[in-house]
Amino acid sequence: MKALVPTLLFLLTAANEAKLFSRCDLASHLKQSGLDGYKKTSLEDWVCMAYHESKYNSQVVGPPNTDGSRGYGIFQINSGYWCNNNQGPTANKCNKLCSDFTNDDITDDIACAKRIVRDHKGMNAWSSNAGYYIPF
Ligand SMILES: [Ca+2]
Repeated sequence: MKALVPTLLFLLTAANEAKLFSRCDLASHLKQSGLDGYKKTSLEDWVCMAYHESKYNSQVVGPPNTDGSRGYGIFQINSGYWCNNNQGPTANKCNKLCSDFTNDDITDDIACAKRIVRDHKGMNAWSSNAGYYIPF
C-alpha cells in the first residue's frame, strides 16, 4: 500500500497536468490535425488565435462573461455554446465537459474548434468574444 500511494499521486497529478505549448509545438499539433487551411483558415491564424485566447496555456479558464459562461483551454472554448461546465445553460454543441478542454491533450479541443469554425460565424466565433482575452 505504501508503494501504491506515490503511484496514485503521480497518476492524479499527470491526469490534471496542463501544458504550456511553445508556438512551434502548437503549430505542429494543429498542422498534424489538419487545421492548416481548414475552412479557409490558415495555420498562422489558428496559432494567432490561440495566442490571444490563452497564450498557448491549455489550463486557462477565463473569467465569467456577462452571461456567466466561461472560456476553457487553449482556444477558450465557451461553456454557453460548446461544452458543459455544469454551471449554467449550454447548447454543448461539442458534447464535451469543459474540463476536457483544460488538460494537456488538445485532440478534443481541436475537434471542437473544427466544429466551431464550421458554424455560420466561422472564426468570428472567437473575434466577437473579446471578453475571453486573459491577461498574463
Ligand atoms: Ca483536451
